[in-house]
Parts: sequence; C-alpha cells; structure tokens
Amino acid sequence: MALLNILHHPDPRLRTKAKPVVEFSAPLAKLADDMLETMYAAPGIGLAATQVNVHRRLIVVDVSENNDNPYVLVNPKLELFGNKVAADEGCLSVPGVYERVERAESINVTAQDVNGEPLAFSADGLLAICIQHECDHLEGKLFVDYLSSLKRNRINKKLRQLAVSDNS
Ligand code: GNR
Ligand code: NI
Repeated sequence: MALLNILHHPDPRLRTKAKPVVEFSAPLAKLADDMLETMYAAPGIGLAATQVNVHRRLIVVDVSENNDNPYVLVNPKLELFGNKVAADEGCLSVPGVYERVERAESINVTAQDVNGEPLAFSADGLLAICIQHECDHLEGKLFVDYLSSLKRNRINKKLRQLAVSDNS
C-alpha cells in the first residue's frame, strides 16, 4: 500500500485522455489499492487514475458513510438518463473550490473489475454524480470546465498562486 501524489489544476497532465486498460495483472491491482488508500486518506469519495498521473481508464469510488463500499471500475462506460440535477462538487485536483454543477440524475454503468470481469449496474444520487465526475477526469475534463469563464478565471488565478507558494 502506498499514498500517491495527486496532480493539481492547472497542471496540463490533468488534460490527458486516458487509454483503455488492456492488461489485468498484479500492477493494476496494486494501482487500484493505492488509489483507494489515497482517496480515503485525502479524504475523498472518488479518484481517477488521471489524477495520480496514470493515463489509463481506471476509477475508484466510495460514497458510503463508513468507507466500506468501494467500487473499482476499469474501462467504465456510462449511459446517462433522467433529469439534470445540480449539486455542489469539489475535486481533489482543485483544492478548496466547491461549485454547483449540473449532471444527469441517473446512469447505467458497464465496466470491468480489476480482474477483467464485466460488471454492470445502475446508479443515482451522489454515486451517479461521482462516477460522472471521475469519468470526466479520464477524458481530461474537470468540473471547473462547466463553470462560467469568470468563475474559472478566478479559480485558475487562485490555484496558480497556490502552486507558486508551494514551490518557494
Ligand atoms: O471527494 C470528492 N468529492 C466530490 C463531491 C461532489 C462531487 C464529486 C466529488 S469527487 C471528489 C474527489 C475527486 O476529485 N475525484 O475526482
Ligand atoms: Ni476530481
């Protein structure tokens, strides 16, 4: 087990489109374990491989109260349906920023597990929001992309200043 470093916006590596996972072997299982440990430690309710600078299609999610319901989704595909719902979102790659984002209320998910076995389920509520947020990361998309340019520019300025003070 190991904690992984999380990239922070506006790091250009967060804009990378992830490639499919094709090899289901021990290093993938280790990455999934390390991502779960990193997510719980943060603490967060989801983490995409992109955020730890691994550009493969793998996300982990756990929206349970007691951190006892982890999902590891490899090569996830989403079908969105239902109404749009607006909820406040945050992101471990955009620290300190919480803004309202509209998402589909419900999703059908197909994916593979860490062994390559197919899985399928439906979700709504926070789980559906979080899985949509994580799948966006795999496309190089961040929740701030949905905000007005005024808000986004303010966030970019604030985070660039944070990054500068980290390095000095
Ligand atoms: O921890 C997280 N909380 C959260 C809250 C509302 C909507 C999405 C999220 S995901 C976020 C962790 C993260 O950045 N995952 O990519
Ligand atoms: Ni995020």
